[in-house]
Formats: sequence, structure tokens, C-alpha cells
Amino acid sequence: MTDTWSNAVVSQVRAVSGRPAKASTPQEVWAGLSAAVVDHIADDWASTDRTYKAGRMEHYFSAEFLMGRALLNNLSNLGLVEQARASLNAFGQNLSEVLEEEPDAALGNGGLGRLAACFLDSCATLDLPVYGYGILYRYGLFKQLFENGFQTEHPDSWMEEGYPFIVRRQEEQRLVSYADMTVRAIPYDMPITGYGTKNVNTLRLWKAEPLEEFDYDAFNSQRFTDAIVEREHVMDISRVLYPNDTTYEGKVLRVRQQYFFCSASLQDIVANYIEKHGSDLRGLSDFNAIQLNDTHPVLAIPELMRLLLDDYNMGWEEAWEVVTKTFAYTNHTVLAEALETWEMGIFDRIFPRIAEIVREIDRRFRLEMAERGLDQGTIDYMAPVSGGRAHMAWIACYASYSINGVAALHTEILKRDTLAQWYAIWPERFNNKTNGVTPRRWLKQCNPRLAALLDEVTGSDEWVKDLSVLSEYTSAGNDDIYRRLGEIKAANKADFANWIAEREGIKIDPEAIYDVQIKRLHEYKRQLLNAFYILDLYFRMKQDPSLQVPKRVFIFGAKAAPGYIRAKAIIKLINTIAELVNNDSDVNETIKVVFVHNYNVSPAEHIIPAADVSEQISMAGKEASGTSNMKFMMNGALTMGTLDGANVEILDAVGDENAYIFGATEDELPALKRDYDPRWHMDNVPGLRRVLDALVDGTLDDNGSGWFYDLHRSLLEPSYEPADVYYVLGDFAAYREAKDRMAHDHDADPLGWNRKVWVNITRSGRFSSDRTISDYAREVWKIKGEPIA
Ligand code: T68
Repeated sequence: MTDTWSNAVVSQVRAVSGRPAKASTPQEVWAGLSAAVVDHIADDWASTDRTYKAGRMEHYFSAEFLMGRALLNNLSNLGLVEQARASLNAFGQNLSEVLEEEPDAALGNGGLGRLAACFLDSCATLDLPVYGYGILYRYGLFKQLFENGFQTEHPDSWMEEGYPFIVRRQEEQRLVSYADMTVRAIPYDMPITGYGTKNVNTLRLWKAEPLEEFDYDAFNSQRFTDAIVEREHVMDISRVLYPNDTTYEGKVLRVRQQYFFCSASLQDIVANYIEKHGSDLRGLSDFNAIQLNDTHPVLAIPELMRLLLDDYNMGWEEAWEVVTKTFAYTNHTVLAEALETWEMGIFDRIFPRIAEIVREIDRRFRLEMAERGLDQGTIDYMAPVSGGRAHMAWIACYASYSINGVAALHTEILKRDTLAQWYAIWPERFNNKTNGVTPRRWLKQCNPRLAALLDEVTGSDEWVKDLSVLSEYTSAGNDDIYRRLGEIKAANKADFANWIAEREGIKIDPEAIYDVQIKRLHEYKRQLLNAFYILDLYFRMKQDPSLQVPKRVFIFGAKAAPGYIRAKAIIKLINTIAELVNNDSDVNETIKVVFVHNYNVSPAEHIIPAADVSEQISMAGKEASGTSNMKFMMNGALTMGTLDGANVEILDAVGDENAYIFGATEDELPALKRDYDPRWHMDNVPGLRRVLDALVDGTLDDNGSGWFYDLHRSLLEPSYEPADVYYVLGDFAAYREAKDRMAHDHDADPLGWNRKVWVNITRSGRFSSDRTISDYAREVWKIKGEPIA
């Protein structure tokens, strides 16, 4: 086996490079080794596909899959890491170096897209018959650079040089029709290996291509260039991932993308059903369920109606019955600005038949609700179409048999506020599925030192497949384990310091506390609160040079949506604070600020194992769940957080004494905000005025953009807009107190700190995506594991 594998690696590398393996570049070795992995799993992949297609399946529809790198993940799942290392060594190449050649598949914005990727890993590991369906974006999420502290965006052409983990399935192409064009949808399949199983699941991503290579008529009528241009328009559909995370943007191209992958994926599902069960589609939902990852794939609802009505001659009632037994909907946000609505005029223009079906859904909804005795105001509010717009979340709630939030608090808020009217009518549809993350990528692979300790303490690697076993070992914690946790963290921090020195050109002290906030930049996530703490600490140190301050490195990673100026202002502010702090010799031996540029999945894998403190400080009620909070917990960072999203459940798992919780709670905030005066906090919280003044008195330079002045105004001027919407100043004092205390605890009692770390690691089992997926499989999808062989 070892020999065969090594030979396969060598010949694949040679086939890629056209050179002896030892003379190939690391990039070529990466491509060859990756091809050898695909070769290795080809038979199992095919038989998994065959097995699943014979039974009941779940289809995960998502506009985003933030996969990150694939090679190490696959080697690790297949148990081939050491063999790969050895094969490469045999021809003088180095695995770690080769792994760094791989581009991230960044086909997602943030938590929602990464969740979909973790889910696929868990489905494969649990042998579950689940397919992922999405879009093969030619350009993933933009690459971020800093120029003079300002974010700039650059295209991410991630597969321009070829990508071995995706296979074009030309023969399974579908046609997708719009009023103005018909396009070919070409599936590209990515194998999804599981840990310790032969099963290989599939992520199918669709690419848009023109119907004909050339439009010969146009060519013959001497419109050759028009024909070429037309071709390019079709390719636009799958060209780029929209970089907005939490604001909805009513772009026609975006709605074309959504329809494109929904239509093609449904055609796949229907074709497979017909092949196995014949053309009476009334049984479709017996064999298929579809999970809608937020509202981005909700056009699948009217599209399935269209297929059943027009192509398979079903009556409306019959078709609606199939549809309402097929779809389940996950909501990921309660932010009003994120809820998708589309102008019906757009639907009329690009797919009039879908528009017609949506209007019929609306008409029937209104009748049904009137029969139930709802008042007109409520009906108008809940209706699929109102004010000339289609409300995608409302359509999803009406047509889905299951509606879920992504953390307990979030689901309660959905039931109480966002979706209260639907909950009143269909309480049985609502359920919670607290998010999770895969312990393969986010512990075993990214933190091998900690993984080895867990193997040793538990006597096996069973935890990799069942993270909940760790909870049996909380009480096994002892001074030896705590000491070793300290050594592991120190080693990870030293690695990280080297990585940062190379990547960002900043030297950081491995002895310092690493305090980390990595996530999309959004006002509700309150990176600004963290920035204000640092600025205040800086001023405190300047004012009193004898002040004893624990050594700290404040680490940030965040992309802002390109059109979200306030978020970009916060990036500029943090970079400006970094400049001030890092260059001031009065403080820079003690504190440093690092903003990691182009934060993505791969940087996260370097950062998280080195973190001591996990910043989860959103205004309570706004972060649906959060998932980095779970990754940090697994890797032994303690949570500094508000009672928001899944933080609530993390606190419940570890106990008050093992997390640092501060700030206003979701149920306190309405009263607090009723007569909230941010100026009172500025005037009464010591140090806060000094921080706010620094934004506008020349201490911090925004290079004439006016952005810092705008930030200042957004916090303090009620005439401008509601001041300090996210309660930054209101929570400042509590945050400062908690964060000072945390740093003190870390340095005063290292063993005590590591006792908390151990509790966090061993109680993280319920935040494995295996647990989340098992719950979906049992309660929503009604599927069981189907191991091949
Ligand atoms: C995130 N949402 C939630 N949205 O903010 C986070 N939105 O609390 C949660 O943990 C995570 O989902 C997983 O449930 C997002 O990431 C987006 O990225 C997004 C993308 C396009 C449009 C709207």
C-alpha cells in the first residue's frame, strides 16, 4: 500500500510538471499530490454516490461554501499525512511547504459559508447521504490589502492555475432558462472525505456557460464580436461571490445566481428520482429533503412548483403538498437590513413564470390566512408579496416544514420577534439547531500538539469522531495536565509569532497574552469596543508609567464589505491605533496591536491554536450564534463575551468561573436603550472622554477621510442618527473591568488559568458540528448513516 501510494504520488507529480518529481516546484508537487488523493478515493466516491442515490437523501442548498484548503484535510481524514510526508521526503520535497502552496477556496463570506463547510465534513464523517449544492464562483471573496491603513480589495482568482479537487461533469449538465437567455449549468464536483470512513460525499458547484460555443448566426451575419460579448454575459452569472455578509443588495445578477443554482440542482434531484422511482413525482419528498441555508436559495420553492406544474403536469394542490414536505429553512440573522426582499419587477423581467407562481403563492396565502381569521394588517405584513416586493424569508416560512435558528437564544428571538407571526400559526415547525464546528479541521489538524495530549489523556483518538467523550475527562484535570497545556500554548504562540513576523513584519512576544478578535467587520460585532479598550489602556500607561500592565498582543482579523464605509473606518482606526501603540517605546514592550490582513480560513488555522482570549463581544441579541467562539473554546482560549448567540450555551457548558462575561443582556437592553444617553457615559466613565477625543483632536489621523469624525458623531450625536446604536459606550466600563481582570488572572495564576482552559476544552463536545448534524439528521432530515462496505 505504502509503495503503491508513493508511486502514485511520484507519477502524478511528474504528470503535472513534466519533470522528475525532485525537480518539480512546490506548486506542482501540491497539484500532483492532490491528484493522487483524488485517484486514491475515486472508487469509494463512486460507490458512495451510488449508495446514497438509491435511498433517501438530504440536499444542502447554499450560495456559499467557505471550504478553505482541501489537501491537508483530505490527507488527515484518510490517514495519509505521514505517508504523504514520507513520499515527498523521498524525492526531497517538504510537505509543510507544499501545503502552503494551496489557495483557499473562499467561496463564502463568513460564518454562514464556513458553517456549510463544517456541515459537509460532519455529514461525510457520519456517512450521511447529504449532497451540497452551490455555485462555482470564478472569483471568491476579495483579497484584502491595507494601504496606509485603509482596506483595499483585490480579485481572488483562486482556480486560475487549476484546482485538482474539483471534477467537471460535462455529461450531467443542465439548462437554466431566463426570459432573455438560456444557459448551460455545468456541474463541478468536489469530493468530501470523512474522518475514518470510506464514504466520500459530494459538493456539487455549478458553473454557467453559454449554450453554444459560438452563435453561428451572429457569426455569419458578421456580428462575431457581439457573439463573443454575449458569451461573456452568460459567464457573468457564476463569475463573482457577492462580498456582503449582513446587508442585502438588490442586484439583478445576484438573483440570477440564486435562481441558477436552485434550478440546476432541482433538475438533478428530480432526474435522479425519476430514474429510481418513475415519473410520478408525488413521492419526491419521501426520498428527498432540501435544507435552505438562509434565504439565498429560497427561489427553489417557486422553481420546484414550476417544474412540478409545467414539466410534470401536476395540479397546484398536489405540487404544493410535495413542496411543503421537501423544504426546511435555516435563519442566520435577525438584522432587519439583511432580510432579502426582491422587487417583483425584477422577477417579471427575468423569469415571468416564477413571478406568476410567487403571486399565486401569495394569493393562496392571503386566502388561507383570511380563513384562519387573521386581520388584514397581519396578512399584509406576512404575505409573500407586499409593497411590490417578494419577501424571501416569509416565502420560506410559509413553504417549509421546519424553521430553525442557529443558537438557543437566536431561536427564541425568532419566535418572539422576527418570526413571531409565523410561530403563532405554526409553532410545530420551529426548532433550534445550535451551530457547531468540525473538530477535525479546528482541533486535530490545526492544533496537533493539543490533539496529541488529548489522545494521550483519553487513551485513544475516539474524541476526533465523538468530541463529547472529552467531558468524561474534565475531572481528570491535574497540575501535570495544566502545566502541559501551558507548554502547548507557549509552543503554538511561538509558531504564531514566527508566522506573524513573516506575514505582517511585526515582532510579537510569545510570552504575552494573545487576545484575539477575528470575524467579519460589522458595527454590531463591536470591534470598536475592543479598539477603545486598547486606546484607553494606552492612555492609562502613558499617564502612569509605573502602572503594572500584563503583557498583551491584541490581534484582529476582519474584512469589511467594500461598500460598508463605517466598517472600513473601524479598520482604518484599528490600524491607526496599531501604528500609535507599536511605535511608542513607552508602551510597545508591553502591548502590541496586530491586524492580520486578508483574514480567511487558513490564517484562522494559525491564529486560533495560539489564542489565550476569545473576543465575542457583540451587542446582546445581534449575533445569531457565532462559530469562532466554539473554535477558540476547543483550542483552550477563554471567552471574553456578552450573553449573545452561542456564548450563552458556552457559558452554560463551562460555568461562570470559566468564562468572562460582561455587559448588558438582551432582555435588559430595551429598557436601557429607551432613555440611553451616550454622552452621560462619556462624561461619567473615567477615561472615556479621552478615548473619544482622540478620534477628533488630531491624536489619530484618518488621512483627511473624515471617517474618524463620522465614527465620533455616530456614537454621540442623536440628531445625526440614533446615537450609538450598538451600545458601545454603555458597555465600555463593564468590558474594561472584565478585560483587566482577565489579564490579571492569566498572569497571577497560570495553573488556575489552565484549569479553566481544560474545562473549556473538555466541555466543547456539544459544539462539534457532528452533534449539530446528528440533530438535523434525526429531527429534520430523517436520514441515517449509510456506510459503504
Ligand atoms: C452568520 N451569518 C451569523 N451571514 O452572523 C453568525 N449573510 O452569528 C452565525 O454563527 C453564522 O451565520 C452561522 O450560522 C453570516 O455569516 C453571511 O455571511 C451572509 C452572506 C450573504 C448574505 C447575508
